[in-house]
Amino acid sequence: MTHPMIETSDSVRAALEAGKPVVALESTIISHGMPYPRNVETALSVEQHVRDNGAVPATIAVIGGKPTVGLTPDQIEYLGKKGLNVTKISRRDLPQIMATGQDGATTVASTMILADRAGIRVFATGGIGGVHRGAERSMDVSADLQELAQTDVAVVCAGAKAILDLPKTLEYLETHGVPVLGYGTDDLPGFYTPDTGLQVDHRVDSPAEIARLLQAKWGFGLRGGVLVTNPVPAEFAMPRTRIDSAVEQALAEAEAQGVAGKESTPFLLARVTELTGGDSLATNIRLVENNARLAALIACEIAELGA
Ligand code: PSU
Ligand code: MN
Repeated sequence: MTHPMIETSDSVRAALEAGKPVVALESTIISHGMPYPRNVETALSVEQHVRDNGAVPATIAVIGGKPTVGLTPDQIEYLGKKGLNVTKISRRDLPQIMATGQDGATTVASTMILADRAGIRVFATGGIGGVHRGAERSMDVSADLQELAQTDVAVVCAGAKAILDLPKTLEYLETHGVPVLGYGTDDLPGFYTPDTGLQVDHRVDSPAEIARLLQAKWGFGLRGGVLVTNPVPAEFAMPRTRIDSAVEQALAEAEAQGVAGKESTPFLLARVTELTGGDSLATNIRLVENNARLAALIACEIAELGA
């Protein structure tokens, strides 16, 4: 089931062969999404949350040109320390990095591809990329959305954050047939905040309900991903006005400095962290842990269904 070009760790391989639950985790959030050393601490803690909830974590990256599913703590430390000097790889970059034997951190899009090739169906992250504000001029739409349209992996996230155009992101997902589920909520979570005033497609109230939906979708040959949005717990959320003003300022600076393309998301994330004096980073860490927990529970239900 695992593609021969994929390198798996012993624990991930054993779990996959035995049909045990496995949760994929991305690495761009480590290299480009958070500062060192909190990024490494978070990546290891997120793995532990997956284990504590009954699944095996598989942090994913490309190492020496090899698509690698199940990084060692040393490899996580290496990517975290190198930070922005690691290549951020999305779908379009994979062939080049593999062919030239380089290292790279995988985004949601490329992590989905590697998870799929390894036979992992559930993936936990913080937030996905989406349609950027001003996309009608820049045409900046994250490859994450197109990947959700075509690759059979459920992505657990805390919504898409307000650096994006959320209504357009939902429109894109609707056009491409990607179900947007709200875990215990009808309201689309806003990453740093539990709600946005926008509606998800369907509310789901248990991991078992999500597993049954996945089984129905993929069992019927409806290709593509599912977005499971999991609101940040209220005690860790940011006050909305505070986060909104930091986002507005970061967006204005990006525009003034002409930041574009793949640099855009890392620039905005780093500025929002600085402008909130690190408070948004604390929220970010808690919500990823919360998503890891839910993803593990979903993976356990899938394993139970034998789906
Ligand atoms: N959103 C976050 N944290 C992140 C990212 C997005 O809250 O770390 C990362 C993910 O790896 C995501 C990528 O796949 O940014 C999207 O980048 P782009 O917008 O360039 O597609
Ligand atoms: Mn982009």
